[in-house]
Amino acid sequence: MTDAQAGPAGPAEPELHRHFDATIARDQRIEPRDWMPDGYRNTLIRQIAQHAHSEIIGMQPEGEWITRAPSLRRKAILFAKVQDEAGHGLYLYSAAETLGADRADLTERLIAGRQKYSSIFNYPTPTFADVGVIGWFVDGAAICNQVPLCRSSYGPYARAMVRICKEESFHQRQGYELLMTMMRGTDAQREMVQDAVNRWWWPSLMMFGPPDDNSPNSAASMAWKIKRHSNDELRQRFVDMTVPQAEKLGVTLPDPELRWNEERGRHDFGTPDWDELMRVIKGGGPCNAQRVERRRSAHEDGAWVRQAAAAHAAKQQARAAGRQTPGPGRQTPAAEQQTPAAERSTDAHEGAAV
Ligand code: BYC
Repeated sequence: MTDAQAGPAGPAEPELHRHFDATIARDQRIEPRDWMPDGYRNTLIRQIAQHAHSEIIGMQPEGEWITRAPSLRRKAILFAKVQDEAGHGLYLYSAAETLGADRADLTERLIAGRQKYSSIFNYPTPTFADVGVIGWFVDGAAICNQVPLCRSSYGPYARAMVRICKEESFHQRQGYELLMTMMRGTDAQREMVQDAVNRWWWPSLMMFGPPDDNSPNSAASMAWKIKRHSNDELRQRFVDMTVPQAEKLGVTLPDPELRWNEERGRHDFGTPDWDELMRVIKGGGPCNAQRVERRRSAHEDGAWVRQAAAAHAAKQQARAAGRQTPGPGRQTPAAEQQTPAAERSTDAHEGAAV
C-alpha cells in the first residue's frame, strides 16, 4: 500500500516506514496488505520470480529422462519429482502475485530473456547418473539456500518455502539413493556417476550466486531479512555437508584444493570459475537457448488451455451472478448427449483455441 492509497486520514509515509522497520527488527512477518518500501517489494518480486522460473525451467533437464528411465519404479519417482517442481513454481508465482506482480507478465519476461533463472539448469543431462547427481547436488544446494528462506521476512514467501523445502529434502534423498544403487552396480555405472559428479560440482557451487564482495543485492536483502545468510556462507555450508556424503558414496569431488581446515572447523575449497557463471547468467551456457525455446513453445502450445480455463471461469462467474445467457453456438445438454465423446472433446479443444 502506498501513502496515497492510505488516504488522507491514513498515517504518513515516515510513520509507515518506522512501523515497517520495527516489524523487521522484531523478526515479525510483513504481509501483503502491509505498507512496504518500493525497494523491498521490487527485490522480492525479482527474487521470487527468478526462483519460480528456476523451478519451471528446472523441470527440463531431468524431464528429458522420464521416457528413458531404466525401470518403472525410477520412472514413477522421476515423474513425481518433476511434477513437484511444477508445483513449487506455482506456489512461487502465487507469492509474487501477492506483491502485485502479474504471472502472465512474469512468464513473458522469462521467455523474452528479460528475467533470469538459475544458471544450474543450463547444463546438459547426457546420462541417467545426471538425474541422481541433480537430486544430490542441486536439490542439496537448494535445501542449504532455501531452509533459511523459511524465515524470510515476507510471509507468503516464507510459508511457500516451508512446503517446498519438505519436498526438496525428499528429492535430495532420492538422488542419493539412486547414486548408491549405481555405485553398487558395474564399473561402467560407477564411472558414469563419477563423470556426472565431475560435471555438476562446480556449477552447483555457482548456484549460490557470486562471491559476497561482488553480490550487489545482498546488503539490502539481508538488512530486510529476505536473505538470512550471505552467498559465501551458504556455499560453505553446502561444501561441508556434501564432502562426507561423497566419501560415503565412494566418489571424489573434482577440487584439488578441497581439504578440512582444523582451525576453521570447515573445509577449504577452490574458487569457482566466476567468468563461467556470468557467461551462463547472460545466456551463454550450453543449453540456455534450448531451455528458453522449450519454455516458449510449451507456453504457446498451452494457449488453448488458458483460454478454455478463462472461458470456463467466466461462465461460472456469470452463472453465479444469475445472469447466464446461452451463447449463440452453445449446444443444449440433449444435443451434447448425441455427440460422441471423442468428437465432443475435439470440439472443445478447437473451440478453445480460436
Ligand atoms: N543463476 O546480488 P546477487 C532449485 C544473479 S531452484 C542465475 O548475489 P541475490 C531447484 C542475481 O539474480 C534454484 N542468476 O543476487 C529447482 C542477480 O541478478 P539481478 C533457484 C544468478 O538475489 C528445480 C545477480 O546475479 N533458487 O533449487 O542477492 C529442481 C547478482 O547476484 C545466480 C533460488 O532462486 C545464479 N546462480 O542472490 C531442483 C533461491 N546467482 O536480479 C532444484 C532464491 C546470482 O540483480 N534466490 N544471480 O539482475 C536466492 O537465494 C538469491 O536470489 C540468489 C542470488 C542467492 C540466487
